[in-house]
Amino acid sequence: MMTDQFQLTDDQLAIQDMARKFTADAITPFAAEWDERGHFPRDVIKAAAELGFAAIYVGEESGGIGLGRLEAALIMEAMAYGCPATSAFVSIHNMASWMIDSFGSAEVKAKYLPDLVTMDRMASYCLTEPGSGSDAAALKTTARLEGDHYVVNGTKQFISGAGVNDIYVTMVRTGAPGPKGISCLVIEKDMPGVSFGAKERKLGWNASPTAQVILDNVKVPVENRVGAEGDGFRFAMAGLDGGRLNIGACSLGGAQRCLDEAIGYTKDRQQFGQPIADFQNTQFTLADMATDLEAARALLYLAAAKVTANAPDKSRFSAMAKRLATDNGSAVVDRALQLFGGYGYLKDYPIERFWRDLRVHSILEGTNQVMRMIVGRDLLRQ
Ligand code: FAD
Ligand code: 2MC
Repeated sequence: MMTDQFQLTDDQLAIQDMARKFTADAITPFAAEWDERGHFPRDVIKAAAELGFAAIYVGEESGGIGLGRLEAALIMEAMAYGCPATSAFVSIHNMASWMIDSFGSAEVKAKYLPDLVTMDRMASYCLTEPGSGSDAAALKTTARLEGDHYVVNGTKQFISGAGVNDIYVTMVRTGAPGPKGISCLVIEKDMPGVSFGAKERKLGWNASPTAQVILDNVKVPVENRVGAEGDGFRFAMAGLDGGRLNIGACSLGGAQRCLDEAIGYTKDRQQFGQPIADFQNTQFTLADMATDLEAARALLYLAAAKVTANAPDKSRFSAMAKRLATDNGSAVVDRALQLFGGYGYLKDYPIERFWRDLRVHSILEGTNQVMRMIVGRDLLRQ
């Protein structure tokens, strides 16, 4: 059949179903409270690891479940239906673990992956610094080789999981300025000289703690380097090819939730003697929301398939999909809020939380301006 190639397989539907059930039981009923209290749901995240969600695309030989990026997107989308911030937290752990699995030596893999796949230890990804966000290759944190260890000095900014996580996959400068002087080190929370800034106070993502990671003469064994010196920036970017898909998927899941909520609400809410769903404006708004969401979803699933297949245009597609899914996702949630009227603005309903949580997806894992830069450069290179 013509549509066959656009259907999810039975295995993909099964994993999606498992993630949806987990979300309905363990995430959705509690997410508003996590947001309100700024609570980090460690136990729930750990429970996700029992389903394999801590190591979705870590190889089976390393203890992961060895799936592709489309499966990961389906899981992230499903969990974001309950809480985008929690889903994204799991994504970042997956990204960091995948970098160790894909590029690390047998030694570094054996040292860290067994605990990461079970989430007995959780991982952060540390690229951004106070002076280098979009221009990530300008990072200044230094790692000076001294015998069998590096001495690391610098500050990482906006790190998700800082202070609560155990492992920090950190991009540092071991060589010349620019991307070629960057290496990747695994740094542990308990290494002397590691400390954390105050927990940032944020518009959204309140279930996901964000803070600085401060590195003051931290001695990191050479064996904790992932791959060769100078390869760290490439690894960081390869990690983000998948991370960006997942962030896009988190926007899709959050926006789908708000669309579903808006359909239910507009059928119930009466004004001018009829359900507001009867107004053509409401129907056209819902129609546009559904269309924009499906278009973004189709591009994101295609991009995910390309990253799994290691297609030559995978980074461009990942950037296009992240840009579209996060922009469309936020626009869908904004329209849902409008359909709820004043009630959409209240914390009694979930829409405003998704509005706040999705807003940051256009900024982190590369701003949507950086996504356009990646796409534009690639188009002009051809
Ligand atoms: P800047 O780079 O200063 O950008 C400011 C503005 O200028 C943006 O609009 C940007 O698009 C625009 N701009 C910059 N350069 C250009 C250009 N060449 N052309 C056009 N426009 C441009 N980082 C991590 O490493 N790990 C994490 O776990 C992590 N978690 C985060 C969690 C949260 C809640 C937040 C808010 C951020 C997180 N980040 C993390 C950092 C995030 O990736 C950066 O904030 C992001 O990459 C943007 O960097 P910046 O904030 O320094 O903005
Ligand atoms: N995969 C593999 N290698 C890649 C790559 C990718 N996707 N993208 C770039 N590279 C390589 C590239 O090939 C080049 O190597 P070589 O010279 O050997 O060919 C090298 O990396 C440098 O690339 P560029 O020349 O493109 O580097 P430049 O400095 O011009 O710009 C840019 C790169 C702007 C795309 C990058 O700095 C970027 O993505 N900035 C945004 C930062 C970001 O996304 N931060 C997110 C932090 S994590 C987060 O927010 C979380 C919530 C976890």
